[in-house]
Amino acid sequence: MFHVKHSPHILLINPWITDFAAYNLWARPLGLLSLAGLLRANGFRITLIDCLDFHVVRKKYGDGKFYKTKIEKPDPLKLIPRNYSQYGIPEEMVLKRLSSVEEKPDLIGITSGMTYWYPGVFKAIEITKKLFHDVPIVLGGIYANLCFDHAKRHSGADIVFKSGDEREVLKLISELTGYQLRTPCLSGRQANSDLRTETYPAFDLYPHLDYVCLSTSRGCPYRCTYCATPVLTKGFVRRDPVKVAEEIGYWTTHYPVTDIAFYDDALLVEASKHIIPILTEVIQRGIQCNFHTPNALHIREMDEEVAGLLFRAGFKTIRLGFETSNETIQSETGGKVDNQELRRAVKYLKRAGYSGEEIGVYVMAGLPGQKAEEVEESIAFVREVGARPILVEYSPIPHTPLFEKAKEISAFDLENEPLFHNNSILPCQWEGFTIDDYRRLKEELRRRE
Ligand code: B12
Ligand code: SF4
Repeated sequence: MFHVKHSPHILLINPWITDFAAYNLWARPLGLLSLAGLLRANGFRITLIDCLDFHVVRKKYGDGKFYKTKIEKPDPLKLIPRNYSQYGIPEEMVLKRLSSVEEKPDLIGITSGMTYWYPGVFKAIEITKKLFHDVPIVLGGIYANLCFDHAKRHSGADIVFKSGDEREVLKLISELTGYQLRTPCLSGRQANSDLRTETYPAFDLYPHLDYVCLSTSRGCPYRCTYCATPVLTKGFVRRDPVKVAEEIGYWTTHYPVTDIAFYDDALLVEASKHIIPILTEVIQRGIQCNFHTPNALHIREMDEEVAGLLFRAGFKTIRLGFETSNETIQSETGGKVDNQELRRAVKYLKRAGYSGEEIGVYVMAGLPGQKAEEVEESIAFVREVGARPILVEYSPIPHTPLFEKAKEISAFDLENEPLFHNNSILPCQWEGFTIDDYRRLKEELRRRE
């Protein structure tokens, strides 16, 4: 521990993405920005460097292409016959920004996203270490949580932080800087409240803000075997619907924000207590904004009222988490949906005003032991109910129940090398579902669009 007398300066970094492909679906480092907001409210001074804040092509709703720089593939991926890139601000520009940080930080906090994006995280650690060699670096985020041991061994960060709880982070940073928190938010009544409702994520640190992302809840009551949410978040907590509507109003009134993406894992669950009051407030307040749900909605919860409110409130990108039409797999993987529920949800959404093309339904490809025919059948089923199938490749995630099966089946060393969790390489491909099968299905989908 070291001691800082007044108002410590914290440098927060969102590293580059390193991948075969990446598309900006309203990506913002929500966890890091929430921490920035909380730290600021506690008197810390914050500098943010978001290596991804560099759009090349911006589409109508704010999503778009990242700038990319082709880079050498990491050794474990050498045999994959595809280009590999670093997405985001060119490295020289990031170095320039880092060198022009006016005051040496007292602590550096770096976040991490997908487990297989760690090379960008390591690079961010390496260059900040060179510039600020005696400043402690704390690494947090999804990779740090899911691949804690790997991150501790290889990342070069001084501290790898595992918990997903903001109170723990505040406590850690307060201890590391010797700086007393202003709000006694680590004990008493506040310890049970949701800190994210008291301060907003620090989106205002961006020079140009036309979209933000929002989380109205944390966790999910389901337990799907392929999903990391139950691992990352214990329990299921929701924010007060009126406060959520206030936050939406805040961003759309004080900033030129026209688009908001929901990052919730379970936005529609118990709709009458949550999404219905949120949307009713949004409509009553006359908030004009386009909303997007890239992280998928629960099909089971979609009824006539919810569908109607989504449409009236301005939800433009509707994505439904279906994954498969195979009923055995549906129930084996957690039973979050069945085929009749999809049929019904699409009917309600169409009645509300959406066209079939606007209703995107995620179909999972490459689950351990899954056959190509099963994916084809699922795609056909989504078409038959009148919606648009969107193929998503399975990413095996440590600590999830399905990871064990994935490890048995995969030809890649999933246990020791997070780069192999990359959905793009189809980690669980086998003779029943090959890369060629996948390409054929993808091509068929593309031809019909
Ligand atoms: C939003 C989201 C997306 C967005 C993009 C998000 C982004 N910014 O890049 C979209 C929709 C595009 C997306 C896509 C995909 N995603 Co996604 N996504 C999420 C989701 C729902 C939320 C992430 C988030 O912002 N969480 C909210 C914040 C609050 O949490 P947090 O960042 O972890 O921060 C907390 C702590 O970690 C900590 N912390 C964070 N940073 C720091 C820094 C410091 C210094 C400290 C001390 C602490 C700290 O503090 C915060 C406290 O609350 C997560 C699930 C989840 N619940 O986290 C999945 C998740 C990350 N996605 C996942 C998957 C599988 C995918 C896809 C592969 C799906 C697919 N098959 O297509 C694609 C991949 C895209 C690609 N190009 O490769 C997996 C992870 C896979 C992996 N191997 O890592 C997750 C965990 C989903 C799951 N339920 O299993 N995703
Ligand atoms: S319903 Fe969605 S968020 Fe919840 S456990 Fe299943 S896949 Fe994860």
